[in-house]
Amino acid sequence: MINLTDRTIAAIATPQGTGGISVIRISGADAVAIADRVFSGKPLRDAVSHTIHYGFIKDSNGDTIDEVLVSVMLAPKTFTREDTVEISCHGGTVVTQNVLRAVIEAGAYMAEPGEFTKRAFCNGRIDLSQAEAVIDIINAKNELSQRNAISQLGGTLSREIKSVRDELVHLCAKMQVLIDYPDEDLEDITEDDIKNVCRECADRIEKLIVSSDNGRMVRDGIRTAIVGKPNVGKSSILNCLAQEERAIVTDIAGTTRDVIEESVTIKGIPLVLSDTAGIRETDDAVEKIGVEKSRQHLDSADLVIVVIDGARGIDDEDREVISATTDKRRIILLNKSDIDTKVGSSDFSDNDIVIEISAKTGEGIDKLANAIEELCKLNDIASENGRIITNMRHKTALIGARDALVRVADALDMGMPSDIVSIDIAQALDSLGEITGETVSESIVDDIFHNFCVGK
Ligand SMILES: Nc1nc2c(ncn2[C@@H]2O[C@H](COP(=O)(O)OP(=O)(O)OP(=O)(O)O)[C@@H](O)[C@H]2O)c(=O)[nH]1
Ligand SMILES: [Mg+2]
Repeated sequence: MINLTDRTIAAIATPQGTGGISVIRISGADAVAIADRVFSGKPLRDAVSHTIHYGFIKDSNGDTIDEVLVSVMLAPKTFTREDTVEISCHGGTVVTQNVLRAVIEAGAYMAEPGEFTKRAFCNGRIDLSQAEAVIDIINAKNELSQRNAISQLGGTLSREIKSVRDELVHLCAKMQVLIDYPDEDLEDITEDDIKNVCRECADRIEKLIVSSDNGRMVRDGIRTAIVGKPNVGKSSILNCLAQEERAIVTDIAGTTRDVIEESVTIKGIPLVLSDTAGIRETDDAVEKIGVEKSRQHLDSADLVIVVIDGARGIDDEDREVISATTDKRRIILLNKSDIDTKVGSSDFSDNDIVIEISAKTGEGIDKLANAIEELCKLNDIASENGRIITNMRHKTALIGARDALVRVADALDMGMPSDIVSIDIAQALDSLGEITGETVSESIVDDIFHNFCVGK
């Protein structure tokens, strides 16, 4: 059988299309020899590692394809831990394809999606959760999720998982000695010790699981619904936060019918704002559908911004929106503060966050930003530990590990012998190993890397 990692692979590492430059990446034992076959310039085999060389790429007829710079990076200090050559050519679609073709004709194999990163994993440079962080960095849509992914790539999650695993391995070893040599006078380990270690590890895992509640928000943004009765200024507030005329604003009640979404970043916090139809009883068929959509968005929102027209005072329609959002993480805005306000904070409970604002003049927007920051605390979570679980696969494995450890403690409470519970400890170890890749099946590994783009 061919060991695939014996092959030297190549792919275009930059996006399809035209640009300033494109990079063709080659990795494997023959990377330098293959590059030398297509490169005309100083021989690359004599090059010192991590140096850049000027020259030309020629096709098999000896015709020049492009003028290039070639980086030579020798193992082990490379992304894949293999010899790597990167050819930077002009960024045209045709020229890039032609350089790649020349490299393939000179002996390289086309890389599969994610194969460079897979090699980094197989060669022990990064573990599986770090490899997944590479995709997250590429796909990051906001700064917070990018920061979280880079910290995961740096090994923050791996280290925590490893530290919990080490505790459990140590525990297993001690228990094994007890089972193998029950009569020897060895270092004692009591059932209480086993329970304590399992509970403590389960707690640490639980913290990671809890962080996943924030994971989706970090990755995709906080779903924020702007709701209120018609004409209170919801669309004006969306426009104000988005700093563009995104939604239509008129003085006609019932202007917004459909849901308008806009991604914004406020104080580093990613929000997906949705401006919705004003909530009220209506006979208009189209508006009715809009109101129904508003309610759905309200239900699924992480954060609700309730808008009230402060100049008009609170009526039953406002009260209905207020009572429909009491269980939500919410901020109440008294809009139109540029006109005389008829509503005060005293109209609400002490727990409510109430801010006077004017979408027209921008007054109070900074207070709204502060309130969002305070309420979401994503920045704190991210900087506190840098370990927010954003990946469903990790979350499932963590839940499996936690449940197994809780089973151990419960079984010991019920008087089960310690050799029986060791099965569950092994199960917890397996689940944790799935995250870092020690105990994961080959098909899952293949699946993960197939989600990568070619060239990464
Ligand atoms: N004076 C003043 N007028 C405002 C303010 N915000 C919005 N308005 C006006 O209020 C009216 C309604 O604003 P919209 O933003 O369309 O209100 P809406 O809540 O989206 O309304 P619907 O889409 O119909 O539910 C418009 O005439 C706005 O110019 C404000 O802060 N001050
Ligand atoms: Mg509107």
